[in-house]
Amino acid sequence: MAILHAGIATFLRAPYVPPERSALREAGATAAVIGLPFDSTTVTRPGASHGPRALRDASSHFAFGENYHYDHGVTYSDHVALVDCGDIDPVAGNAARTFERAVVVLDEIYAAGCFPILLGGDHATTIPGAAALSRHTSGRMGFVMFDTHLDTAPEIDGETLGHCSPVARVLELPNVDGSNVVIIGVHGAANPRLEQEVADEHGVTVFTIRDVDRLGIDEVATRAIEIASSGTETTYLSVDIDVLDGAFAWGTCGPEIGGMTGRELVRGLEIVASGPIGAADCVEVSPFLDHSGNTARVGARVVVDIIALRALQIERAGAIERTAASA
Ligand SMILES: [Mn+2]
Repeated sequence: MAILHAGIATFLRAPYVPPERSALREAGATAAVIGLPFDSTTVTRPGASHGPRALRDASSHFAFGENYHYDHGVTYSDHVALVDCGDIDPVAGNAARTFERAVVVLDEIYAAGCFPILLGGDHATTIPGAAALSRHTSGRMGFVMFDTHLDTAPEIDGETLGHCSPVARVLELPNVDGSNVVIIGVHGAANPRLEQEVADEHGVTVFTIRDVDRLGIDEVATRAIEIASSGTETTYLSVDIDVLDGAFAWGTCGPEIGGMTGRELVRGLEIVASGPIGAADCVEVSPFLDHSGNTARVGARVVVDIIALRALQIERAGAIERTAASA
């Protein structure tokens, strides 16, 4: 189709399949995009509940038919059968019931053997996302997050399921140890001292934006995935779009200047998402805070790259198997 944005928007024009194990199996799906249009836990500028629709719309730019990713040299549809499962049905104003529903839906996606990619939603999206992967992991689980913020708040006014707290909840999962938790890109004037103390207490590795400047993104990302995958069976990857400098992505709750460049995020993802990732999310795209549509475009690209890097991993594993078989 010559006009990329024609038709009803699913992510990358993937077929819509309901998030039910039988339907997913019948469709032969191996990866599933699922939206969580929920931002009720946002402490300031809202709108991320409109993220999933905006990300789907923006993804059409990359759906030009052959599903080839130039940077990674892979035709992702050769290795990943992507479907769009639509959205988890949130309960307005109730994070606990919304996340219970999210875990039920994600259980179906895992039962069908699919790799889930969550479209947020505010960063509380990661709470059910990581909990669901944890349930489906028999060994230990690692966690890598790209974020301007630490997101380790134990609670906000007594509420524990908020978008300042995803890492605090991840650290409580029975098979997660702080020594396998890594945050990349932290900086700015909106990180409470308490949140750094919580990270330190749990032995979380924090690579600040100054570490990225000093070491380079290749070194930071390589160390991050090594730390997260050391002794773990799989790793959850969370990308808060606010890790980027506000110049790249202003349409988010808490943008700041002094953040990552687009090129650094692309390269960081290339390294981290080439590791043993079991699930991923892209959160905090708030389209109404950016009338240009740029932030949704950037978020869609993050998700496309995660899909392409998964395809590349499968392609490489197949090549290794073939080499071994012929030896
Ligand atoms: Mn965040």
